[in-house]
Amino acid sequence: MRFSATIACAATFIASALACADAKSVSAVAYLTSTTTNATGTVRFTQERKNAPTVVSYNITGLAPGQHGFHIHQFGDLSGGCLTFGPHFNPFNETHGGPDAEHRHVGDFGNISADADGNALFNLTSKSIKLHGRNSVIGRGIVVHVGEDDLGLGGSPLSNTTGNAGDRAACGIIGCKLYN
Ligand SMILES: *[C@@H]1O[C@H](CO)[C@@H](O)[C@H](O)[C@H]1NC(C)=O
Ligand SMILES: *[C@@H]1O[C@H](CO)[C@@H](O)[C@H](O)[C@H]1NC(C)=O
Ligand SMILES: *[C@@H]1O[C@H](CO)[C@@H](O)[C@H](O)[C@H]1NC(C)=O
Ligand SMILES: *[C@@H]1O[C@H](CO)[C@@H](O)[C@H](O)[C@H]1NC(C)=O
Ligand SMILES: *[C@@H]1O[C@H](CO)[C@@H](O)[C@H](O)[C@H]1NC(C)=O
Ligand SMILES: *[C@@H]1O[C@H](CO)[C@@H](O)[C@H](O)[C@H]1NC(C)=O
Ligand SMILES: [Cu+2]
Repeated sequence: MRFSATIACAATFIASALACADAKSVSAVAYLTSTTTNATGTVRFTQERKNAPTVVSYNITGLAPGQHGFHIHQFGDLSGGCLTFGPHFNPFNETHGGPDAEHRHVGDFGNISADADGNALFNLTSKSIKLHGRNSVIGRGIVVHVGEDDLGLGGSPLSNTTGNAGDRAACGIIGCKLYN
């Protein structure tokens, strides 16, 4: 199981490398959908060059107003809906944390905030998310949760792995995008 997952991700990495490695500036996009909620949206990523911070812009609609956990997960596997996206993508074997914590998974964004109409729209810069190199997030998944991420501080048994953010409201595969 673990072995085949490793092979699948290696294949994804090679494919994304072939598609994207020739670009100095790499862009990726995920289109989030759901079979259980009305949430949909787009998350765009651009890393101008290796070791540069990655700019992340999201526009998600159809959420319940309030805070929602938002993370990069290990797999981009929609075969079982968002459930087959696996745990948080965690190449450095860290515990879960908030976006500014010392100990955190590379794609721990904390929470995104949906307004009274259920829209969450924001731009941010991440030093930990890579589109270049072996820990590229291309081919991985992104998930917005029904509940709020406690940033690892909630004291629940799930705090250190998931932030206890509850079910997966919507998710999308991070795919290599045509660049200029
Ligand atoms: C999705 O939207 C429809 C139409 O507005 C509504 O009837 C339904 O309750 C919503 N579903 C959920 C899970 O919020
Ligand atoms: C955000 O997404 C909604 C729904 O697709 C769209 O109507 C709106 O124009 C988008 N906003 C931006 C700033 O892209
Ligand atoms: C990951 O860390 C845990 C403890 O934090 C340790 O038990 C485990 O062996 C580590 N796994 C790897 C693959 O290093
Ligand atoms: C995000 O950045 C884009 C492009 O720079 C800009 O058009 C947009 O207004 C920004 N949106 C937010 C919510 O800051
Ligand atoms: C959710 O994350 C936001 C920022 O990412 C933070 O301000 C808020 O306190 C977090 N919620 C909890 C319950 O920790
Ligand atoms: C979470 O991890 C920290 C650091 O490893 C540990 O001190 C804490 O007890 C853990 N919390 C839970 C609820 O497991
Ligand atoms: Cu998650």
